[in-house]
Amino acid sequence: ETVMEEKRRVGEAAAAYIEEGMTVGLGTGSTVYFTIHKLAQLIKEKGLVVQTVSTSKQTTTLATSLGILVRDLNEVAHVDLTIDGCDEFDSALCGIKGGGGALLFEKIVAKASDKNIWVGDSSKAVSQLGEFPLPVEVLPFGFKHTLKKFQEAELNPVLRLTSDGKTYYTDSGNFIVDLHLKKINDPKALSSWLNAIPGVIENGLFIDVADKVIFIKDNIVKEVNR
Ligand code: DER
Repeated sequence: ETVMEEKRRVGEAAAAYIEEGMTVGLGTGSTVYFTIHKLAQLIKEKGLVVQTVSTSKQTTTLATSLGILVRDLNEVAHVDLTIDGCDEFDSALCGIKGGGGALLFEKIVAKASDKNIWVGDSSKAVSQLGEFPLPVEVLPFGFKHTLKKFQEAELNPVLRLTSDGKTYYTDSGNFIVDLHLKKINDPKALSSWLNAIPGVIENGLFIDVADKVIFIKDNIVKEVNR
């Protein structure tokens, strides 16, 4: 099957965990895209009543256009379930996120959620994190000095650009620097080291966040729990 069919299968499977009356966190990306469409269908055809919070302008626009109620995170007491994509996950359900540039709001919403489910196509499961470049959200103020710290630590930093070669800005107006590490031996230590740098806002290592991952292996939808 195509990657889009894989994304649709896992994205829609995750929607089954959404229950009446929930406050649902909506992630960002091309897999959770299908979860959002399935949720809109459940609302329209089954009369499901939920409210949601979003992890990006992109997701807010998509969900709102489909008739889904999107609330400000500050207006909700707590989030029952967040469904999001990921760029990599390992056997401990540690992951790399941020490929879509939404890692800061995604981590804030995830940490505000009682339960987190990730959805991934067959390319996401890895034995060790790091093949996917690690996104880091960096403040523009003094970012060249922040970049220098990454270079001195030999983290192979690359400032993310848009497809037409302009500087990429996140929803918060910050930069993304992608670290080309190949392998990450100690995610917890790296995450702490990165976040101790003043110009670093947050990084794309999601450790002890996902409770369940719904993914494709050998054309079969599988679920793994932490
Ligand atoms: O930025 C993110 O973490 C998104 O969840 C995204 O990277 C997920 O990837 P996908 O578009 O393959 O679902």
